[in-house]
Amino acid sequence: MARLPLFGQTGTAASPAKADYMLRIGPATVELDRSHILSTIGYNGSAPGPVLRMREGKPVAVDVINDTDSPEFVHWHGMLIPAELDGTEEEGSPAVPPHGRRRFQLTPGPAGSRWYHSHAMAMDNLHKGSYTGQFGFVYVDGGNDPGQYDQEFFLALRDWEPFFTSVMEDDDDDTHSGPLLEKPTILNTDPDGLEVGSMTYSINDKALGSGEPIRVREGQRLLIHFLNASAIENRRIALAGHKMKVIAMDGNPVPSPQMLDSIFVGAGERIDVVIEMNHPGIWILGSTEKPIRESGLGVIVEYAGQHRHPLWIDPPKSPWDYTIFGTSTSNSPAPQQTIEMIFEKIPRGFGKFNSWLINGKPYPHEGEFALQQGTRYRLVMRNRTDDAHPTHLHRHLWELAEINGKKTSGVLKDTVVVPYYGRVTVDFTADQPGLSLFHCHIQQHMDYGFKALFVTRSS
Ligand SMILES: [Cu+2]
Repeated sequence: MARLPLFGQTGTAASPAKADYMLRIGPATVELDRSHILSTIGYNGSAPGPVLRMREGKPVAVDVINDTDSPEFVHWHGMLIPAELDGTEEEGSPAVPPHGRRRFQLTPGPAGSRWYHSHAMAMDNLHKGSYTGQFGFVYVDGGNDPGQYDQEFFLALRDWEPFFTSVMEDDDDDTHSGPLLEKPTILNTDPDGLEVGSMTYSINDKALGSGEPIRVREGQRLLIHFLNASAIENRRIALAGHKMKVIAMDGNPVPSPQMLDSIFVGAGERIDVVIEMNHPGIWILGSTEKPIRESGLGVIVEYAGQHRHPLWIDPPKSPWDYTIFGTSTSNSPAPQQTIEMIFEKIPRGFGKFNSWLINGKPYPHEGEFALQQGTRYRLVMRNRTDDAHPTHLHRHLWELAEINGKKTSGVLKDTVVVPYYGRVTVDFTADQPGLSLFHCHIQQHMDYGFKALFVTRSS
């Protein structure tokens, strides 16, 4: 039996006048625990918003009402939909006006774990865009779910109360398994500017230990859809005492599912895992970083009939490697053209914000990246910075081709973490006419230059 904790879906009754779903952007209260209650902007008064379940290929109408004083953009992350519905200002999608409304009529797809979130620019305002509670899952049912699980959960990883800091502690480092292919011979050692940090975390809307535990029985199989809805950081997650079988990434089934001790989820990414409940006890599922877990990023998993203290065990450390989920033989056509991208950071010093460059320039780029519809491209992303960047291309599916020199194929994603001083190569077909936004999913990096437009013309 499938069960959705914490939130259900909105109405699905279809009539010409009434929308299938309604999202109301406005004030939301998040009770992380009894002593820590936050005010933010969310959907339908909560954060995360409702899990929207849609059927692949079945058109839906979503009414979005904006009760705030600023224009808002609702982006449907991972959906292959026209630019005017995609929900970004850069692609020319109309805003949901302040105290106004807008109807989205879209055909959901492809099947799998998608999500919706604000795509507004935030710049130096930490109460805007993806720093707020404007995020939620969309699950697109494809009609071929074998249902080999007993319970289903949607878990969004979040941080709250962001602040500016010049001392960034991040756990991006473990994305690394390869040589530093893109490390420049001369490093820019100017002092860094401000980055965004947090010390308050949750899974969905609850800090570790304060919400309902995930209640299980021995022998059950859990299907967990993870989403990293953070605007600021990548995360590594484990369930103490258990291994997780990764079956899909960014909602797309992987060719070679893998049994792992922990998973790495970049900002914006989704990972679906199946877990066999074969180790009775009371366990913690959460961040592998102790300070982050103890500041809320976790949830208790409780077997029936067990009564003891929730237990955490550090999983063995192993570098994250996307290529293990792929195959060695590709079924896709060979790319016809190559696009090169070099990512750089200009440190701006104390009290200022760093700038982020693609091919030597911050957004906007003159002429941007021109594509021909139907052509298959190879995109080479060279990260000449000391951060791991979760990059995302709107309205397209990437096939991973190479990670730090290791080849793979068959892994379809819309977001990929490019390791620090590393290189990621992806292939994709320009099958969406019009503008498609490319950017780093760290809100501050995107706002301060780390984005570009792909312009696809039909021949
Ligand atoms: Cu970034």
